[in-house]
Amino acid sequence: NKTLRLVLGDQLNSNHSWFKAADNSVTYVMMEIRSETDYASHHIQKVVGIFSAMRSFSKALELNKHQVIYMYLNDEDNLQSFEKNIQSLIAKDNFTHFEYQLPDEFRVDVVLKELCKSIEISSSVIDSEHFFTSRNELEHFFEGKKTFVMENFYRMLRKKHDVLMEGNQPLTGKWNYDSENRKKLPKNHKPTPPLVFSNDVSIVLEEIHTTDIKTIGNIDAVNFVWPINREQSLQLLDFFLVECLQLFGSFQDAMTPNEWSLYHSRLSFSMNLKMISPQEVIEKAIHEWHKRPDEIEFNQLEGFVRQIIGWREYMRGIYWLKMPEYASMNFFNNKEKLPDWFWTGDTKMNCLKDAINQSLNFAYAHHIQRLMITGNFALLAGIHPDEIDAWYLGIYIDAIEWVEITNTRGMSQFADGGIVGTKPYVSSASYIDKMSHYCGTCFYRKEIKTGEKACPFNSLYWNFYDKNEDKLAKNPRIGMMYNVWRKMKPEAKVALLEQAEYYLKKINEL
Ligand code: FAD
Ligand code: DLZ
Ligand code: SF4
Repeated sequence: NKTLRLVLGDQLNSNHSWFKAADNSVTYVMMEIRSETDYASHHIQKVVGIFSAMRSFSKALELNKHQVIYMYLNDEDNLQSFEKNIQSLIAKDNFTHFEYQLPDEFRVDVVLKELCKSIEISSSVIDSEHFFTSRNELEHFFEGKKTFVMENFYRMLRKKHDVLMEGNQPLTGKWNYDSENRKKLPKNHKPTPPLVFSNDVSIVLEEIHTTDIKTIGNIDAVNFVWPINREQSLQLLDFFLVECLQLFGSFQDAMTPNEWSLYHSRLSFSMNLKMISPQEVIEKAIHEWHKRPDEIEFNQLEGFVRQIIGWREYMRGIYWLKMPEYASMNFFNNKEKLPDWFWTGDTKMNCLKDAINQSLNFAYAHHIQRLMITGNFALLAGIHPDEIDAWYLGIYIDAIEWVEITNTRGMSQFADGGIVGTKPYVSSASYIDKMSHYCGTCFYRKEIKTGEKACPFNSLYWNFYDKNEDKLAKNPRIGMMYNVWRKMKPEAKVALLEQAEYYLKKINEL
C-alpha cells in the first residue's frame, strides 16, 4: 500500500489533518512547475515568495518525519505540469493510491479530476480545511434568490460561527460600521512603518533567472519583505494586532503617496497560501480587542472581521457558483488595451503613478488603490476585462484566481453586470481627492474638467456614463447621475466628451 499525496503551492496548511502523524506508507509531492509560473506574467516577488514558502513548508514536513518528494524548477526529471509529474511518479514508484486536496482554482480542479480518470490506481480528494465555508455554501444560501447580497451572507456566517454575537444578535446591536470607516489621513499623520522581513531569497531568484520565465516588477533578493513561512506569518499577524488594528477601520479607504500599506494587515499572501487560517486571524483579532477595549474601538475590529469572514468567503462562493462563465463576462463589451504605463508606472497622473510604482516595487497595493485608482481608471477607459484580469492576476503577491477574478471582473469592473456589486465603482477626481493626498502634487488639476491640465478622471467619468446609458440608466442606484448629466448644458457635455476622446486617443501619453 503506497499513497501519493499532492500539496499545491497555495496549500501550505501545516494544521491540515493529513499532517497529524507521519505515516511510512504516505509520500507527499510538491512541485515548482512551468504550468503555474507561465499562466500569467507574475510579479517576480510572487514567484519567489511562493517557491520560498513551498520550500520552507516541505522542509518542515521532513522535520516532522513525513516523506516528501520536492521537485525543483530546474530538476531534470521535472515534467513541468501536475498531471505529467504525477503520472510519471506513479509509474516509477509503484504508488497504489493518489490523493489531493480540493484546489481553489477552477483550471486546476479540472486538471486533477481528469488526471484521476486517466490513472489506473484509485484516488480520492479531501477538503483543504482552510475556509469557513464549503465551495457550494454560498450557492445553497442564495438558492432561489436573484441577487447575492454580501451583507446577508456575512450576517449568516457571523451567526453560524458565533463571531461577535450575543445570542442571535450582533454584539453592540449593530452589524455594519462602514459609515465610520471612511476617513482621510490627517495631513501631518505619520503612519506606523510596516513590519518587513529581510529574507535572503537569492538562491531561488537565481534559479528562476536561469529560465525564460517572464516576470514583472522589482525585487530585493537579500531583503525580501514578505513572510515565507508560518512563523513569519504569525509575526506579521501579531504586528498588525498590536500596531495597526486600532486604526484599521478608520483609514481603510485612505490613500497617501509613498505609504504602501498604511494600517492594512498584508496578511492576504499568508492566508491565500494557507500558512495561516482565517479562523485564527479573526480569533486573535477579537482576543486583542478584548485585551485592549479602551484602545481598539469596535468599528476597527468589525471592519477587519467583515473583510475576512465576509468578503473573502463571499468571493470564494461566487467563484465556485459562476465559474467558468465568469471568466469571459464583459457586461460593457469593453475592448481597449491597457495603457503601456500600467507596466512601468510612467504616467503623469500622480495617483496612478503611486499605485502602480508601489505595485511594481512591493507586489502589493491596498484595496482602495486597486479599486478606486487602477480599477477605476481601467473601467473608465473601457479596457477589456481580459487585459485587466491578466494584470491583476500577475502583479499582486496575493493573486490567486478565485479571489482575483471575482474582485477584478466583479467588484472593480462590473463586467459581471452586477453579481458582486450593485453599481460600478467609478469616480471622478473629487472622490480621489477626498480620500487621498495625491492631487495636490499632480501634474493634472483635480478641479478642471476640460482643457489643458484637466484631470483625466473628470471627463472619462462622464464619458463612461454617457457611453453606457443603455446599460446603467435604469439602475436605481445610478439614476441620479443621469439626472445631473441630462441637465448639463449641451456645450458642456460636448466639451466633456471631446476631452475624453482626446485623452483616450493619447492614453499612452497620460
Ligand atoms: P486588509 O485590508 O488588511 O484586509 C484583511 C483581509 O481581508 C485581507 O488579507 C483579505 O484576505 C481580506 N479581504 C479584504 N478585502 C477583500 C476582498 N475584496 N475580497 C476578498 N478578501 C478580502 N485579494 C486577494 O487576496 N487576492 C487578489 O488577487 C485580489 N485582487 C483584487 C483585485 C481588485 C481589482 C480588487 C479591488 C481587490 C482585490 N483583492 C484581492 C481584495 C483586497 O484588495 C486584498 O485582499 C487586500 O488588499 C489584501 O491586502 P491586506 O491583506 O493588507 O488586506
Ligand atoms: C502561483 C503559483 C506559482 C507561480 N507557481 C506554483 C508552482 O510552481 N507550483 C504550485 O504548486 N503552485 C504554484 N502556484 C500556485 C498555483 O497556481 C495554485 O496552487 C493554483 O492556482 C491552485 O489554486
Ligand atoms: Fe489622480 Fe486626477 Fe488627482 Fe492627478 S488630479 S492625482 S490624476 S485624481
